[in-house]
Amino acid sequence: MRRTFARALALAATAAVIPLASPAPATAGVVIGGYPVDIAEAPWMVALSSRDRFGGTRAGQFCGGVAIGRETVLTAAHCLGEEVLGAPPRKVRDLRIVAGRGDLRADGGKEIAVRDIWINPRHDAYTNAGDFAVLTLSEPLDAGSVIRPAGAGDAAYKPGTGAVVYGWGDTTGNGDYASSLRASHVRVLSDAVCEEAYPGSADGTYLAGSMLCAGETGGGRDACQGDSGGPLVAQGRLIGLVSWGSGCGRVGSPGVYTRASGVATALGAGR
Ligand code: 4AZ
Repeated sequence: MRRTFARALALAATAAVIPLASPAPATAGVVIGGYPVDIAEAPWMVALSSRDRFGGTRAGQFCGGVAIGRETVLTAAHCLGEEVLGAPPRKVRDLRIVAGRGDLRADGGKEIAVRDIWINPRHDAYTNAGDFAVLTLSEPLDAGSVIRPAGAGDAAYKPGTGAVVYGWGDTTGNGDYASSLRASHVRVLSDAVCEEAYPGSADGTYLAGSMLCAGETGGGRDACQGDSGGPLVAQGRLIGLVSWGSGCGRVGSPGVYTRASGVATALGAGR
């Protein structure tokens, strides 16, 4: 978690003071190795926003989120930590989600206030286990703007499955945040790959069962800082939330995601 924590802090500081000036090179992507996507193709993708904390240039975006119900958005627990927000989340008066807007400099879609915040009390900032939170919206999204989490045992979790990660995060690993939504193609990797990459260090510990390993064996395509909390989608279903990793797009350091089936189970059990 130490690295994620530091990166989140860096994001907060950068976004608050420095306009995100340098545009991403055309070859980079969100997400590293990605490409631009139309929000209409990812209507469940939302941005978490606080202009007070992160400035207005990119609508205050600081993390991703995904709608699994008309009033229910999932994100990463670490996105709502005091280290990221600079205050307990309930004190962030202008915490909103931005839906239906791909270009954060434009004003399409909707900004919706967050009515309730539930952060997984079992989130472990050291291993990064249980990295999810639920935001309840003050008004409902359109019925078509939700995606279903893949249940445990769904074929979409099988290693080798093609998946897509979405976000407005760093496109280069150097703090070049995207203004328009991007996506990157990755593959579900076996638990063994991440167990080997992350046996336990300051970055985190890979825990099969509640985490999901994804990336490309050769590196290159990955989520990065600012993408956290956003969706990893395979076969039309949500399989993960961007959580952590060592750097972005590095060979031998895949992306680690919160496994969506575990989230659904935890919520189904009354949280
Ligand atoms: C972060 O700092 C972060 N490459 C998110 C995702 C990844 C690494 C770091 C995965 O929020």
